[in-house]
Amino acid sequence: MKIFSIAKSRRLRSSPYTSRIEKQGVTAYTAYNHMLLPSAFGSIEDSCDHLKKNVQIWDVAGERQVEIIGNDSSKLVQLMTCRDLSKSKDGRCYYCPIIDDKGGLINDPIILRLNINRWWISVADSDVILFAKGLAIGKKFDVEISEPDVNILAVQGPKSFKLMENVFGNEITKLKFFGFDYFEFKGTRHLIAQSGWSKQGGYEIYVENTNSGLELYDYLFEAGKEFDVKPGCPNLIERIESGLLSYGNDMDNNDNPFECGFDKFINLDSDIVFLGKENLKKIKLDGIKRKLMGVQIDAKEINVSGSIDLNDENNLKIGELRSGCYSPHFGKVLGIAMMKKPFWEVSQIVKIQINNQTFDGKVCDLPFI
Ligand code: THG
Repeated sequence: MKIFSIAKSRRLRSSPYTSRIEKQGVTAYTAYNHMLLPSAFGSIEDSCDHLKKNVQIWDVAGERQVEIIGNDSSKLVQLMTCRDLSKSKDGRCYYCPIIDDKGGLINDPIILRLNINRWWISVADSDVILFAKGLAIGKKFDVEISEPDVNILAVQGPKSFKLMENVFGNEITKLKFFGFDYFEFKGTRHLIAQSGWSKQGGYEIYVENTNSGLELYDYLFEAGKEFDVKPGCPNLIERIESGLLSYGNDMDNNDNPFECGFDKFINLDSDIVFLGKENLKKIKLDGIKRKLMGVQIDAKEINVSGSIDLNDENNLKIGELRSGCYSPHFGKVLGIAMMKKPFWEVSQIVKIQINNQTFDGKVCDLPFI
């Protein structure tokens, strides 16, 4: 495979951790929210295996925060999501589809309620800040919207719990999944949530004080030696096996949240006000015509850039593969595909061309594990 490098510039922002991960052997980047996001440290198979057994530190500063402060902040946040946040609590994270007036998906962030007049929208790769500002201007809302200098460090893997307890003390073990609180490291408070873009367990440290964060970064590697800590990043294999969706890859603005399987985060029955509510009601009534599903393919490798057609026995298109990778655990290629009705049923046979060869696969539920 030909190796290209990435041209850095002000537009493609580095993170405070970039110089560290480059010393530690990052081998590939992707762009995420106009920022460098590491995508490999050597073999992703080896990294996946390590993540499932040990602990990794990830530079996920690309998961930017859109901060919304002010008297109308709750109103604005609710306007952007179809998930009912009327009973939300301070110190909790909420996975929320953000949708436009048509019901098209804009993003799938985690929303943190810092207090009733201060929210962080921890966004996937799309410009939510511009959407939020446009709405606030149009609605003449009393809010301030900014992208604060917050750079998340994720600590992921089964041994993350012990490592974080050793660094932050026993208090951190009381944190529940998707709960957050402040914990001290050498006199500086850091917002830490029990969350992360893997299903191996762990935490995310929302670093606001960069100097302390860099000291913490180095300290985590020192204290993590006994747990075989390694640098890592969101892992393509692990996230597909776990069915964690990636905005821009698996779904985008042309898809609605029902098609993406977000049903449990769509609240149409309460009297909350959000964009696209009437259209979502109509979509629900009419029923969707396609749906994101898993596919398992009897192949040894795949490289998905763009999307790849999935056909039936008669070579008619029945869906499109949007992400995929070879999973050593399954011994197959696993993929996330938008399947047309009625071909989204589990066990539906699919045909796919990879490097001019035809392979068989079948549809299955997400997550794979
Ligand atoms: N952490 C933070 N910000 C983020 C991500 C993150 N922003 C971008 C992107 N990731 C947002 N997408 C997701 C997708 C899934 C999950 C989190 C962020 C996730 N899902 C759990 C699951 O599917 O089991 C739990 C969902 C729930 O039940 O509420 O964790 O990773 N800070």
